[in-house]
Amino acid sequence: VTLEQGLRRAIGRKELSLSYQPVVALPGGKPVGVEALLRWRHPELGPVPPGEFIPVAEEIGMIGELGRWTVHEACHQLSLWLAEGHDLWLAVNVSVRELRGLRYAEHVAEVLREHHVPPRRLVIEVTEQSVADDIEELARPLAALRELGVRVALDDFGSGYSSLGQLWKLPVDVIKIDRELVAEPARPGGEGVTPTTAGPLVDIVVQLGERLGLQVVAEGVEDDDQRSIVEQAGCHLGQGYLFGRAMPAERVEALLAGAD
Ligand code: G
Ligand code: G
Ligand code: MN
Ligand code: NA
Repeated sequence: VTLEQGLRRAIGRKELSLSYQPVVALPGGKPVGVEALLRWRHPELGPVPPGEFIPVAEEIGMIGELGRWTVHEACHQLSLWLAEGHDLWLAVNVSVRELRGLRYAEHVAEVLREHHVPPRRLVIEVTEQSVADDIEELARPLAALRELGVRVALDDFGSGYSSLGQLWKLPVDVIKIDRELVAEPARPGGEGVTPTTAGPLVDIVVQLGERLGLQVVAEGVEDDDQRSIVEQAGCHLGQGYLFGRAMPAERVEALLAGAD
């Protein structure tokens, strides 16, 4: 069977699920949010990573359906956590194909109402690269989400080729520093080259965020050295294996209960 055939049946057969990766406040490490990450367990192939099936869903025109399932499931889960009294927000990744679809924001508004989720609790993530290709067209659907009170995050920031001059016009609330910048080692010295300590790019993005009044999340924080680079840069939010991998909803529940 092809991925395409399998994908068409995946929702009906309940093969999709969401995993949630914590986002923590820094310093301190208290979980304050989660990013929902889509998982597909194929009956024969086992787990298929989103990097493989999302492009297929886009090609076969299924990304809208997949995205609607994801927002619905994520907001349902969020409403349960909020009802338990946990104070957290939730981020969902969207493909720009979904944003281009008519009335994306209207659909999100409906789902929020249905689950009684305050719009500020939801973050919609778009990658820097995908938006950069089409800033003129995407500014409007992104603005429509923000008018609802939903926050918009620019994912993988610093990994694309977009110009800062273009990007800063985008209506976003949050920037997520790409993990390549967070993992950036010290730059060695050489002939005519001054060595640096680690972290100058993280510093710069955090300062940019402050100047623009945006929240900044450092992604891919894997060890204590990276954590201290991020904290010394003044970044107040972190995500990465050091704080927790993507996990099923029940494990998030335990994490939140332990943090209160
Ligand atoms: O979780 P993982 O590292 O496998 O995710 C790989 C990529 O798939 C990430 O870039 C992530 O943003 C993307 N992704 C995960 N879940 C979703 C989703 O629900 N929708 C979309 N469009 N992309 C997703
Ligand atoms: O592109 P996006 O940021 O949405 O991708 C999220 C993906 O990044 C998830 O699949 C997750 O598994 C992965 N990820 C999360 N934390 C880390 C980390 O600390 N290191 C690495 N290498 N990957 C991470
Ligand atoms: Mn993301
Ligand atoms: Na990212």
